[in-house]
Amino acid sequence: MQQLVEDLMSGSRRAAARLISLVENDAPLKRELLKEIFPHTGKAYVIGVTGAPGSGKSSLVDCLLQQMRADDLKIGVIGVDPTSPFSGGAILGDRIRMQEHALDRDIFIRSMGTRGSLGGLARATREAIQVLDAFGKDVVLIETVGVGQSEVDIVRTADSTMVVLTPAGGDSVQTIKAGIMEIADIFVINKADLPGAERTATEINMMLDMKESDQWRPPVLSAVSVRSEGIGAVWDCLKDHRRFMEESGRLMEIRRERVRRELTEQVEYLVKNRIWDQVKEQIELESLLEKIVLRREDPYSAAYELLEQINFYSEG
Ligand SMILES: Nc1nc2c(ncn2[C@@H]2O[C@H](COP(=O)(O)OP(=O)(O)OP(=O)(O)O)[C@@H](O)[C@H]2O)c(=O)[nH]1
Ligand SMILES: [Mg+2]
Repeated sequence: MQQLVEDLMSGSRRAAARLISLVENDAPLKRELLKEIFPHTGKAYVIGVTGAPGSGKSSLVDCLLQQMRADDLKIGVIGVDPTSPFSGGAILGDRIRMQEHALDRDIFIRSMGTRGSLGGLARATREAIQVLDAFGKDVVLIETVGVGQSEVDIVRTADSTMVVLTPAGGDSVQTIKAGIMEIADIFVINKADLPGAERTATEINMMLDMKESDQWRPPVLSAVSVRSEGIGAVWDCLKDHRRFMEESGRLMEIRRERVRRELTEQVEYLVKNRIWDQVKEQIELESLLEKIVLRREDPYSAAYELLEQINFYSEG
């Protein structure tokens, strides 16, 4: 493992791929490994890209990669599909130009699907970002399909979040979930070659106007990814947002918040496992459950008693 980490630092793509698989599969080595790479992280800027299925996220990411390479940045791309249990499927493999990028040594592309829980996916995504950060990527792009809470959890890992919309006929804006309004730093109306793009932009701007003003008002841009139109402006906007995050102190703030969340999560995880190990060792859980099912005991008191019995909790 030491060797793997060393290989990662010296730029081995194979090592990066292996390490991401290890974290994705929750390998026993994982904790040691993350500890090992941690001192080498904290440099990558993380950009989240989310939006409805088929809105053109991959096409847009593809275009952005060209812009970023022109700025001589090293980039990692992680495609996360919370709807798919498979990794490697949904996202980028099908995009031919993306495959061209895959030959570029300074671009590393990887897909991930749900293995186990969605919470697990958010965690695995975070850990994969750490690997790519240590690998020396300047920017890590996360593409995730917008399907509810899962993508909100995933983009919480991003320093800047871009929401991709399409001009829809009818009640387009009603379909934008409240959560999405909250997480967007930049809106991109992709497929602006289709009718209704302008109206969609107006509607979003109106929604933004109703929100109380923040230091950063999310800009609403239009793009046609299939023709590489409007991409320069999107990239400029992302750079503006990054500058804002850095100069206003917001970046430090959200990164601190993230560390707090991760630490809390980790402690809860360890405590929970520890307690359940002891409970399983010391307590006949099945008969207790049976009692509750038969209404001879209530679950509220049972929980207290259980913790008292393993000497975790001592109060009446
Ligand atoms: N007309 C038009 N079609 C576009 C545009 N951008 C992407 N598309 C098409 O929309 C379809 C979906 O594009 P993707 O980039 O795969 O969309 P996605 O959001 O990554 O899709 P998922 O990852 O499956 O959610 C493809 O057929 C694209 O060719 C655009 O600007 N205009
Ligand atoms: Mg995609």
